[in-house]
Amino acid sequence: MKPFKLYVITGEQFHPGRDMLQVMEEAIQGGADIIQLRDKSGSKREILAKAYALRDLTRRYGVTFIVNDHIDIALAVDADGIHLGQDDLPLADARRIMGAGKIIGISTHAIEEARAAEREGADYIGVGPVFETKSKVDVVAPVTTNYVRQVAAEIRIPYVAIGGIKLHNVDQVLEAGATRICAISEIVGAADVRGTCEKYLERIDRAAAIARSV
Ligand code: 3NM
Repeated sequence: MKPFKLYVITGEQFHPGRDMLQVMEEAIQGGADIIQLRDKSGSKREILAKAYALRDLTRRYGVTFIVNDHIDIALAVDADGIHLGQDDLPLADARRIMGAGKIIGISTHAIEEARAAEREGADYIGVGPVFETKSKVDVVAPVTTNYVRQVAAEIRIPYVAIGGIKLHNVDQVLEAGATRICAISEIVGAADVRGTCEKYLERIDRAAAIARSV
């Protein structure tokens, strides 16, 4: 998959009255390089319509587009890939359906899950929730930056830190070894979505420059 640094997931509950496509376009303009459609409440048809619209938008900007949960929708709209949780279809089955050319990302909450995802051929993993988050129900307890550190030391496929990561605590996550950040509420709920993405990217780039210099 193409290198990425800032991964932004839809969260329409955080921007009432604002159009989802507009918010995500601003995120892309601010430098988001992966967009994920995550919708836990809409009907299949509603999610499909949003997926088509986000596919058009991301294609216009050359940005990677991932669909959460719904492999059928991902394939229908020719998304770049799918993101799955630990209780979704096993990776081997998802791979058989998606084909070798598509991205498969897996949420992981412990090093054993990260190792399994890497071994089974995931293209990237989510590492979280680093901090407490209100954006996901039934979420496990925060894994803290300790888990980020473990993954950074051991896992060779791309990993993206997620869960309660805000501008005020992102530096801790980067110091623990994360080089890619994912956020929902802090970005899509911001008054200035574009500027917020730019700030995350400045922090990510600054941490990378420090890591190179030591
Ligand atoms: N997955 P926010 S945490 C969708 O740990 C999701 O796998 C998580 O939203 C995981 O940036 C999370 O608003 C929610 O905390 C992230």
